[in-house]
Amino acid sequence: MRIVGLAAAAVLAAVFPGPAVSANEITLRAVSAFAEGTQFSKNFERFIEKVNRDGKGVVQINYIGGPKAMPPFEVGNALKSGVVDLANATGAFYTNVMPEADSWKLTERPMSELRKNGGYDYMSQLYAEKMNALFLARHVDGNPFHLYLNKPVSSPDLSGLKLRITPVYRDFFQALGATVVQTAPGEVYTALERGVVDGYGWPITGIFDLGWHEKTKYRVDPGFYTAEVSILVNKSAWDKLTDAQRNVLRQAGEQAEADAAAIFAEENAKDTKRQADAGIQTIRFDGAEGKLYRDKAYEAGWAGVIRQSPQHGPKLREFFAKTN
Ligand code: 173
Repeated sequence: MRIVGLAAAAVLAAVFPGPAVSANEITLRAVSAFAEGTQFSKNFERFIEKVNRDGKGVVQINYIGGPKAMPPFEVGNALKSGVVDLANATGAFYTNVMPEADSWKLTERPMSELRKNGGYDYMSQLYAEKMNALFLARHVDGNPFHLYLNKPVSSPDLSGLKLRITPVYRDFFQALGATVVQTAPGEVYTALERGVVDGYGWPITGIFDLGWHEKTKYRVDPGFYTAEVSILVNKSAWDKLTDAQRNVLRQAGEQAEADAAAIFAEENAKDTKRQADAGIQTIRFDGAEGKLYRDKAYEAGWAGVIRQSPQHGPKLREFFAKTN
């Protein structure tokens, strides 16, 4: 029997009565700002698998894909306008919609604490107001950023260097004298290959995904900040969901957020070793110089957040920072 279209649905309903199989099932559309299968999409893809497993007959996610489907810096607007229902993105990629989102990189407390101390609630309000979004879960944390270089430096003075950035690194690298150029991750390899940039900012993990290790000579230590990548839901779509549908998403989100620290403790160690094995040399600022470098990162980072959002920046600093 070959059954198609509406007739098929009627036949199936007649043949398989009982608990609603598809009548109440909703399918949400999702995109990732990072390439499919790479470091910063992986936990999101695990989340989707869990939802699609636990949510049979209730809620399903149709994963449209990564930057091939949508440019990373457009994901914020697409989520806000409801072109997609779910997005995997980092705050730096949608500062055009919500400048405050970039401040997640400056958190010095775990999400479990921020969910209790008011920090999460404060940000939630901003996501609702500015982005028509719900911040469901942060699945990347405890993952420091680093500066990667092809020219050596002997002190935290980056003058004369041209570096690839996103908003994450802009204020810090500029404060150390660098010239900066913003690109999406997909353009980094070519920029390095052509010598358009002398280096780039990126977390400790993930440089192997797009082959950048082939074009990287040095990593500067210590790292700074903590990378954030999170699952966002369009609020209008969320508001229309049933409790059962929301619970499937919530539980998968909670799992992703709870697993992040352990996953990254392991990944960080693995990629640090892999970088050394690939011949990437470490330039290490120790002692007072190292402290100055890190302090400068936070000082410049917060100054940037507060400049972009004089209204909310200082409040976010109170919630996120360990010391002011
Ligand atoms: O593209 C980036 O360097 C960036 O901003 C980022 C943020 C979080 C994780 C990975 C990269």
